[in-house]
Amino acid sequence: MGIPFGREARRISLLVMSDINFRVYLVLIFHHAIIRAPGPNFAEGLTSVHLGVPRFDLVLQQHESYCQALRECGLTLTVLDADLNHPDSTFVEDTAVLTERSAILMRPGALSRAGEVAAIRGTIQSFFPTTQEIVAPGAVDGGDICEADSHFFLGLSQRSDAEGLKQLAVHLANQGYTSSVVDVRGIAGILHLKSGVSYIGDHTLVVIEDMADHELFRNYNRIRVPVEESYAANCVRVNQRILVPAGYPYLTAQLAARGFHPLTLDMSEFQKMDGGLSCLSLRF
Ligand code: CIR
Repeated sequence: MGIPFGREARRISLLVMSDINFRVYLVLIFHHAIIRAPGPNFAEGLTSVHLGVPRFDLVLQQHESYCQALRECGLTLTVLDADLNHPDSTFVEDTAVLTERSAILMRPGALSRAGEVAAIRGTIQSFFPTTQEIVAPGAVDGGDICEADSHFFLGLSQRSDAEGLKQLAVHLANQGYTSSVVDVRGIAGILHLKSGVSYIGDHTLVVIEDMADHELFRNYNRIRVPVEESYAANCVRVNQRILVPAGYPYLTAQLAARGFHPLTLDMSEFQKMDGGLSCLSLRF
């Protein structure tokens, strides 16, 4: 089992883990998450899928279960009020990239989401005295950024452009991180990089078939997600658990078989608005 250790100056600490083969690895330990309540105009947000209109009572119910799951994983939540000016603002992950060393504020690629960063800036700065930010003309959504220990995969997508990713790479390099760009623009059904790939610790990626053989992923253990379970590729490691959307038995079984501890959550109403599990929180 793990031995937690931390440094007061850091917001994120590490857990030393070993598996049944006694391989030792480090896992980021989160203590907090920032969440934003969905507003009654949630269904007016952007979507590219045709899964119907979200039912607001279910949206609230699923959001509450998500919050509860994070608490069960040991996190303290800062829950922000709904922001009626920005129907997509419950997808807080797109507004920032939080590292062990600082917070980098994003500049979302969709015009309707531009004001979301200003609305969350004060909250992030209350936890992270040092912040950097992506500036015009660059654009980056946090959903395109996949952290894998000290390396970051940066998704070039419909929302995140080359200029924004270049700025982000510099900020990350200044903090001692490496990064590489993954172009997801040609991959069908992918809004963001993390719609198709998640890093779950232990040098393991959960990745859709269409991206599983990407050369940048070759040196990782890969859990390949079949096409019919693609939505579940967006899953999140939170301390000892892996949060996974409910209704994807193959991936859930694969995770369990490899010694991970899945915790399933109903995400149907967020999926209708192109939202994955990771985008509902900023974890640190
Ligand atoms: C959007 O299109 O921006 C929102 N409706 C969904 C954003 C989901 N964000 C994410 O997966 N990181």
